[in-house]
Amino acid sequence: MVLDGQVRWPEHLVADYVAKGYWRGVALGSLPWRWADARGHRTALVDGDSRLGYDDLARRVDALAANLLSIGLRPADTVLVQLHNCWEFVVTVFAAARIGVVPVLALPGYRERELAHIARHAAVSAAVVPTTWRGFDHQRLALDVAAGLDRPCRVLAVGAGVSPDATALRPLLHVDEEPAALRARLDALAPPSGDVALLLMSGGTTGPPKLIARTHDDYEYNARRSGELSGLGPDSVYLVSLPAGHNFPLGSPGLLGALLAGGTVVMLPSPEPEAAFAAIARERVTITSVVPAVAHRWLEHHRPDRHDLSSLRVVQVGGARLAPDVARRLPRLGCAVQQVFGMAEGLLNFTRLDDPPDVVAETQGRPMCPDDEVRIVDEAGDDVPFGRPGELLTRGPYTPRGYFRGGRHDVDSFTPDGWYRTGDVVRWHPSGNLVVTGRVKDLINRAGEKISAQELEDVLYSLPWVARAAVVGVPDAELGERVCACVVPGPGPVPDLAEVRAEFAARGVAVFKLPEQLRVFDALPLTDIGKPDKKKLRALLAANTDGHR
Ligand code: J2J
Repeated sequence: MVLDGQVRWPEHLVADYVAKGYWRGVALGSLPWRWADARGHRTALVDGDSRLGYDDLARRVDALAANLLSIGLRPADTVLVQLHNCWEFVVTVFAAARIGVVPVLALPGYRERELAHIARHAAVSAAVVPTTWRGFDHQRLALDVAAGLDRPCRVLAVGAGVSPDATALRPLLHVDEEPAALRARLDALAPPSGDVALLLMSGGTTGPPKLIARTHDDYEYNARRSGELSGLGPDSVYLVSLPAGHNFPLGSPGLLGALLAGGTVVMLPSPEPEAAFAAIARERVTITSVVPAVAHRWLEHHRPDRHDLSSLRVVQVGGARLAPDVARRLPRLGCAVQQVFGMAEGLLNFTRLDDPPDVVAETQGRPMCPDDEVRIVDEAGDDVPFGRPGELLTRGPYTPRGYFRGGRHDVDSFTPDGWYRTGDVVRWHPSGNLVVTGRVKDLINRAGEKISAQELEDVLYSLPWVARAAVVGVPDAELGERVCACVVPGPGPVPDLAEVRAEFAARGVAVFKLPEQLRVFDALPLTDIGKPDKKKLRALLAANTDGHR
């Protein structure tokens, strides 16, 4: 069985990528045993007091894979995974991949609106969630989402208080079958490496998140090559504190890259400075990845006399623009800085560990693969001269040529000859690295979380008191940008910000997307064709000439 909806690379490139050693024909689910055979009890994963050796990881992956089969999952089925950072996340992803079941990696902050959309779009047969997490009942939400699907969908829950309508995940981590026999049985089910291994979330520009199908071949390369560029090796200890289902901490190099290199992965539920510093000191963490907002907070909280960060060698920063000034101060933590300009759609750019300090501070790196193709184009689609800004287009061995079941979105986001339109405005720096200078896509980048303006505008238009609406990002010293809802009200009373946030939450919108500013206008500035003119709107907001609530 093959999951339909994947856009494959042209045949001649498949052969080329294999010949060049980018694609190695390895299915992700077969990796845990390969590693275990070579590394035995060495620690693969640390999550609080739980420590899993590589052999332990392989056995648990097999047990869960066998049990996923026995509860009825089949190759090419899809499974929604919305877990916080915990070892069960890693076991679940590999167990699914082991039998060709495709995990759909949702962010923990997603709520009904996003989850229901994803679950429907990927036609999931199961969902793996915590029972509750940070005071939110994920199990209830998953059961509701499952009930709304037009196909059976089983909810597997991690944690205390599993509902009678759900299945506890923990007991599924054990089997009676003899390990070698089970291993052989599951090996026979290994999917072809060109098949879809994972579905990642796109930041998205129009409406709810789109899904990106990443293959075993392309994603293994993604993580392996990223690991080379960030200096990973068997003595690396990689801390995951961003949501593990995000492409950055998952595969750039992320936890997958750290495991490929034979290192140890430490799972932490959040990048809160005190807890992160304690974990770095306790586990002797050597490398981690953060978004600029977290880098900033770490710098503010760091006290050399209180926090022992001496093990830290590399801090990767990406997901949003890093101010050069913060980049210059980060080495105070005692580590090298690596800027990463990446995207779940593929292309990854890294500053190299031996780039001069100014290049590391001022650029967002360069493509990781010699066969990454990059064009910088103007509005007409023509290449701009070197050094001029334009939209970044890309193709390459780990950049799929269309979204998963992308339909009309592919027409907007990909050229007919397969270039992904990133929506990012960049220019070449004299060093040969890229500098991100802006974007043409209509989204808000709030501390690295991408929020589609259109998705929130759709919600605003569903509110009875709203006549016209536009959502823009407003600059914010802490988070980079925050969501500002600009509204022309219809007749009747206008709610305040807290009430608007409650209205959004009631419509199942993720917490991180809720508007943080509400501005009321008599009329919105419009473009020639009558759409809200967001450039003018941002200027008005900056000049603060409207009603602020
Ligand atoms: C400016 N903007 C950036 C950067 C991403 C590694 C790192 C990040 C992501 C990621 C990722 C940026 N400076 N350094 O998947 O593997 C913005 C761009 C880009 C979008 C992609 C990875 N790094 N961005 O952030 O899919 O606008 O991936 O197109 O979430 O984030 O978002 P996302």
